[in-house]
Amino acid sequence: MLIRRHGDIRSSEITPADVYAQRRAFLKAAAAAGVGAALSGPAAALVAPAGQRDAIAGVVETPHGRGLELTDYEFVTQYNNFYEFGTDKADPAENAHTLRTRPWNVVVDGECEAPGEIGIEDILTGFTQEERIYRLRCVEAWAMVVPWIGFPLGDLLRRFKPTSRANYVRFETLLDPEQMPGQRRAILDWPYREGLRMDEAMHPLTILATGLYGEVLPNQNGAPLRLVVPWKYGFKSIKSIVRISFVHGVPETTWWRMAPDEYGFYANVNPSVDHPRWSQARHRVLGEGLFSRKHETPMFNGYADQVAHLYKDMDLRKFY
Ligand SMILES: Nc1nc2c(c(=O)[nH]1)N[C@H]1C(S)=C(S)[C@@H](COP(=O)(O)O)O[C@H]1N2
Ligand SMILES: [Mo]
Repeated sequence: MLIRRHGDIRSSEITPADVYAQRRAFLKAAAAAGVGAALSGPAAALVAPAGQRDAIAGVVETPHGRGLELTDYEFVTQYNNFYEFGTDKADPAENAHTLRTRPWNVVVDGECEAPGEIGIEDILTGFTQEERIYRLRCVEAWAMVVPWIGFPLGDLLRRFKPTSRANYVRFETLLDPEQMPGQRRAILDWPYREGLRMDEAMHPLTILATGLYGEVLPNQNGAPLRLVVPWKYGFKSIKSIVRISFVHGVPETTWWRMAPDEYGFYANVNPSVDHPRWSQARHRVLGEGLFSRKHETPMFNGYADQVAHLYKDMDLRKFY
């Protein structure tokens, strides 16, 4: 199953010039997409990450999300939900350094012909890494726009040959209270678990992210591998994945199990179905300030033209 490749580039082989060239290419693409004005003002700093992390080699630029204004790197990496490292938004950035992301293997099992295990290096070199700018919207009403690096989840899933019995996919985060201090307390039913229906998992917008802002994921954002499903609430985007299982029937997921009235399995961004404790119709954009104008939430977070057909005969009040 594991195909070793030679293109495994060590961080020491990537010069600052490469990183710089990558940034320039990014800026040029953004300018071409008509967001030059947004990038040349104070926002120019937003596309320059801290530059402290390993760059991901050979990233392919895609048109996804060009034209959206990016959320400041500081917000993306310092305002997080990752309960394994604390429940405050500032906790993960402070605490996630205890997570060891190498070596890292992902087990893929369940209803498939070729179950196996794949290492993060094979994931980084064996799949075309693309940059895609996606919105991610958290259930508590903030949204951010991130230049994710990753590849379609379906590309990985197909290699393990799911059988016709597999109609859902289940994901699990690492369980290790040594590395993840939040797991020493029973705040959630660890390990964190999420799931997608097979067609959602295979949808080309669904990616496994390996990086953001040109570099490997910071630990607090779910290193070394996390899900990003741009038309669903942020909690579906499970971090630091170690296991992916093909299953028959809806898998139990962490938040659904904790509070089934508040968090459905689907968790599609839907302005017309309220969360029991707050409206979902409008949201704030992270970085615009606590007293900023609220934005109307678009159906499926703005991806309706690409995903609405997946749910066409479903009652979305019932399947929230
Ligand atoms: N393992 C794990 N994954 C997780 C979470 C978590 O607590 N643990 N929080 C989720 C929630 S609620 C959100 S909004 C997003 C936040 O991703 P970000 O910190 O990269 O913005 O991660 C999701 N993935
Ligand atoms: Mo969230």
